[in-house]
Amino acid sequence: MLSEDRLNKISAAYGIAGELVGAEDFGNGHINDTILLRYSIGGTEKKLVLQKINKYVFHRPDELMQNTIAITEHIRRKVIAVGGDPEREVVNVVYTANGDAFFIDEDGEYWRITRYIDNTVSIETVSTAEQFYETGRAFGNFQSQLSDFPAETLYYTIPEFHDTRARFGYFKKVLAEDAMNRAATCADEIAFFLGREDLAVYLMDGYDRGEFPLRVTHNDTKLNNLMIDTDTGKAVCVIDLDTVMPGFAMTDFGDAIRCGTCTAHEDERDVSKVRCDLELYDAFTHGFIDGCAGKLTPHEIEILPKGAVCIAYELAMRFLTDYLLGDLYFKTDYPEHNLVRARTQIQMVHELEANADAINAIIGKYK
Ligand code: GN1
Ligand code: MG
Repeated sequence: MLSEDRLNKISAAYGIAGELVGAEDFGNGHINDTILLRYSIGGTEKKLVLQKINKYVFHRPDELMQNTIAITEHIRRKVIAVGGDPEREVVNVVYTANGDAFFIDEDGEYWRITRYIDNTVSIETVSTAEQFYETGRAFGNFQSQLSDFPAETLYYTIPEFHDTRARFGYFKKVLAEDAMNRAATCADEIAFFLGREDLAVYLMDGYDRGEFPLRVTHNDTKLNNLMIDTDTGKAVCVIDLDTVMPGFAMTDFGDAIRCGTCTAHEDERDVSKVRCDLELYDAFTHGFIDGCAGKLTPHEIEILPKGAVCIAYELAMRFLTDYLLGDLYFKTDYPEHNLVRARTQIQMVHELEANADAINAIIGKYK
């Protein structure tokens, strides 16, 4: 937790009138540190979300925040145009007293604040099909809102983020170095990745052949990156915009599927609990295609399921790469945490492939 002195300096930089009455760790993100700040201002409580941007992961927090501002302004206009509530349906960046979108402390760390959206929660597991339909609609709508955003003006906050082909090359390099001498502890997992280069190259090769377009995508569509209304259960706002960059529709679909249809947590040790819930798959697909509002091409829709397999494979490989490197990227609670995570995602690849016929039938219903 942050020192009181640091918190006071941040509050001062943001010129927040009122007394800081609470600061607690918030959310379950694997990358940035997130703190919920509660201020008492004239007797009413105001909540803000403070985050320290992880500089190991995001090398240019200034460019990242320029992206966030441009994206949120664009979405804000879209929300207003359809009579929505721009205070709730888009991330609201709070500016410092100097008008900056972030604050740099004396250690050179970058901090940013966004408004907390009252009466919303983020969830870690899906409880009903309707809820996952809503999730799909929200992520589809997000892509639709950004379909006319000028992609070339965005910075790549993480180069080659979902370039699975490039990540495969990086994995082999890290494996050859085996800096922590951990390769011997995960021979089966390594063999799996090396044997499935077809999944590593699938999307990038298809793109190179001109089979589908580059779009502006979220790129981190896991369940807890969506705020849901506590009373109505309706999706309110897509959050965690750090990785919004040019990307593929199949990736946004796939990342949410590999996460939300999984019957176990991402770090479940018992992989026999990892199953793909097809009812949830159906609900998300329905919502996502509705939310995209006709913007996807028939070919994109057809290969949405392949995107899910590829992104489960990619994430599994990212977890294992980080395990081999000694856990530099993802936050971990114990030494094999990334290996455990890699195993659940490998199991998801198997599950998604084993259910391919049923999944293709779902796509057939909504295309
Ligand atoms: C990270 O930051 P968070 O927890 O929403 C990661 C995603 C992974 C996810 C796996 C910038 O997301 O790519 O899919 O963990 N974000 C980044 O849980 O690497
Ligand atoms: Mg997140």
